[in-house]
Amino acid sequence: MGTTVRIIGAPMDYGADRRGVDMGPSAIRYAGLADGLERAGVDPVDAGDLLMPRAEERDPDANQPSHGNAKFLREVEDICRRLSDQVADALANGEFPLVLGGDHSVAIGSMHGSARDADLGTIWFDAHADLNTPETSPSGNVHGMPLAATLGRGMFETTEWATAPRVREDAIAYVGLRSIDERERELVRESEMTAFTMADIDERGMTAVVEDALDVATDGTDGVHVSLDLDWLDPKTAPGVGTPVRGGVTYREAHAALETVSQRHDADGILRSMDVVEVNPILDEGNETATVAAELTASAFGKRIL
Ligand code: HAR
Ligand code: MN
Ligand code: MN
Ligand code: MN
Repeated sequence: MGTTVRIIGAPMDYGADRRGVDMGPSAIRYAGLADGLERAGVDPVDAGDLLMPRAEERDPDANQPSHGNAKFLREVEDICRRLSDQVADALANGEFPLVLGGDHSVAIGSMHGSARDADLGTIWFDAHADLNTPETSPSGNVHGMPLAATLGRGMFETTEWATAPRVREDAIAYVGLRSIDERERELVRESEMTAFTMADIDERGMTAVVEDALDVATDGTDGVHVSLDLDWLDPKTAPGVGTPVRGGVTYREAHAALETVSQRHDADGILRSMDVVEVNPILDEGNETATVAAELTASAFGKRIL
């Protein structure tokens, strides 16, 4: 019997400006996620979607003053608390938690759940650094802040997420960065994280970069969380995202990356949890982005060409 993968839908759209990412979980399922996972040799079980209130019924600015401009932070916290429980529960059952977003703020919950009983390394496949705090964010959108929330930076110091010390900052590796805000740049530079940008991929090739990222994420940790933001890919390949940035990774590079992760997992059993986020079906062309998301997830779990 292969690994059981628990699919947890988190149709969160509180963290982003563009509505539509709440349809991500259903679009990724429709694109054949479960079939792909079966072909990869794992057993998917679908836990359905977390329930969330409609954004229209909420006040984006109803935050504690201590949380600055972070929009819908209360809602994000409530959802991430429940998501963290689901992820921890899956792990306690010996299952692999696979979280479908939703915008990238869901990673706050999945990492919190995954790091309850383990020192966690992280690979962040993204065009963006997602390290803004409420003080530095130009938009107030929490999907640009999940790593800062998880690490308890700035105003996030007083939130419960700051008490997730087993997310190891020095074991976080970015892969594919190409859009960083001015004040965020300092935060990345001053952090203990390792950042591989698109320029590193151009220079050294995807496989070599991901091998290095895996070395960072596995050094002294108990397991690795993979966070896959679909805007990591070039918008020509993945047009259905809220914040596209040109010059992203190609379809083949993306597969090479996830296959490299999967090969290391086959050898050393490193993978612990994963999220697949930012698919926006309203902005997509023929569910292409969700299809790429499903295919890449199958690659991460071991699906091969031959
Ligand atoms: N850095 C910008 C901000 O904070 C945009 C980042 C959000 N986009 C994402 N995250 N999809 O990866 O608003
Ligand atoms: Mn992101
Ligand atoms: Mn992004
Ligand atoms: Mn906690």
